[in-house]
Amino acid sequence: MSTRTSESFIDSNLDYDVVVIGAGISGLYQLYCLREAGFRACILERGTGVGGTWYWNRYPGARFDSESYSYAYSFSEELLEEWNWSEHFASQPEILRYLEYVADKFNLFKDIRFSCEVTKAQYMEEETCWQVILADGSTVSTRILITALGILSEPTFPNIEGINSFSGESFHTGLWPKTPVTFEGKNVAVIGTGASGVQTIQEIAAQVRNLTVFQRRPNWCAPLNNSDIDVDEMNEIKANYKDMFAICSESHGGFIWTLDPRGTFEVTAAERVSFWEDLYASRGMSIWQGNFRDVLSDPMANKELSDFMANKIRQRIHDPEIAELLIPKDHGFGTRRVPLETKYYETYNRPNVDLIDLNRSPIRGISPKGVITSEGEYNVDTIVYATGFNAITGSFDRIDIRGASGRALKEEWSSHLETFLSVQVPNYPNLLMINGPQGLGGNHPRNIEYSVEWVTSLLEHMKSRDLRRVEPSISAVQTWSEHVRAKSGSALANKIDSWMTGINTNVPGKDKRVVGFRYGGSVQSYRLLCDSVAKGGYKEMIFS
Ligand code: N01
Repeated sequence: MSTRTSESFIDSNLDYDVVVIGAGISGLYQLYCLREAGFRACILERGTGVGGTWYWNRYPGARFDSESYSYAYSFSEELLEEWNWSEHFASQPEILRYLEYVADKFNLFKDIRFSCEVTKAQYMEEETCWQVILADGSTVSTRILITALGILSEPTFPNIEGINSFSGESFHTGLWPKTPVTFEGKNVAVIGTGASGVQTIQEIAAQVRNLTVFQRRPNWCAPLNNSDIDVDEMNEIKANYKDMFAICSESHGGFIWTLDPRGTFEVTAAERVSFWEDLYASRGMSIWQGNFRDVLSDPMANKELSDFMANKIRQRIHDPEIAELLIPKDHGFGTRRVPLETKYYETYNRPNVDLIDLNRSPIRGISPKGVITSEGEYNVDTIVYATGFNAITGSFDRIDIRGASGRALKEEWSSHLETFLSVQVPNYPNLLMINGPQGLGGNHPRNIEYSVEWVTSLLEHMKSRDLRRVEPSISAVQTWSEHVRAKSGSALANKIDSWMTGINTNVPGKDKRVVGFRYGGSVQSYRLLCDSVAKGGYKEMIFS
């Protein structure tokens, strides 16, 4: 790499204008936009194919739990017209086929370097560029580095003694192999009952000889109510795409479900129950995202809804003791991520399925034969770890990212997690993040498309003015971070331990809730702020 200081944004001495890390939903669209805007760009991807989350999470039963058509790309009318979804909630193989189709249709493969794991990224002040170091020792230089790492892409195994001593097969849901895994006739243990565990358990229960589920904290699950989409229905969906995406951009979380403007106690008890019965029978996240406006913020309203959901669990499970074990007692409905299920509760009525309450009999270790709890040893052929992810910051921690001061980002964030709009970090010039910390939750593809377009506009602004360096001002970072923290106040979810509040008991240093780990405001308030920064000529950012 040349050591001269270049005068313009575009510098042929650098390998690229922009390097994107990750070929998931964010990275693919980012590459598309960069190319449309005339940048020399590439994606570095550690996997051997595109898809990100949908490339790695091939576990049995993995599928969308937002409606397929609302959780895919919206940027291309041609793509919307061409692609037909087969189910309201598509399964992982179909989603992966879709993302491969997108990459092929827009000729993205030629600029994606697969099996390229980025181990280090160093900002070079003199050259105003990033030097990206790959696992094979080679380097790539780029003016701008964009992370499209995904928020749940660093799987974590439990800290259990003897975990490497197991002599059977073991898998993490987020690192599922491409080669088929057989469960027929096997004794299988699943550890973890979050969204991945629930999808796996309900899928494999009928295949295995015996399934033992090791549960620490139960989650409130809601019916997915999935069904096939036939040709007529798909045509109807296509005809309504415009209206549907308009609803997404107007709803709090970007979903097709909007909160009911009524308060829980503004209607009679009978009306309340009838409304909840309807939601329980409707698709997907309706009961979570389309409920009364106060159920996720008012403890009394939340308690009323939680009681309704607890009774549903009791009605569906034959053994009352098992039912009680599956009813969360430490958090209300919707305050952690709600796994969506298909006959999940009925799974525990099967004679070949056992539920172990880890609060009563904690895991003591893994032996060559299986799982040891305080009450005994469970001999199994296969262990499935559905134990989650080092969320949001974990995928950054994996890479040694060093900014202008030479300080590692991991170190920076261990004491002080602040960004500007979840897109930039002070002292890390020319590093832009899609879905960084302090970002929106909710409907990710909708958020991703917006953020990718915002970042692309910022880069066009820089290129057209020959600006080579960008970082946020300290005051802008402080104002944004204070706003994020203020928005963390009302939602009950922020008072509960989960990956959404930055907790992962298997990762050292992740045992305390982070106020403002994610942005708790609405999609609209986030976009309003980002739009005003762009319209105002990016005054909150320092360029040179
Ligand atoms: O992970 P999780 P996940 N000993 O962190 C348990 C998205 N997603 O992969 O709750 C024993 O939710 C842990 O117990 P506890 C979605 O956003 C989307 O399931 O900490 N148990 C918990 O039960 C979701 O929220 C889809 O007490 C241990 C489980 O493991 C996110 O991914 C599908 C343990 C981890 O649950 C993460 O979901 C799937 C230990 N040492 C996932 N350590 C879609 O459909 C952890 N656990 C789009």
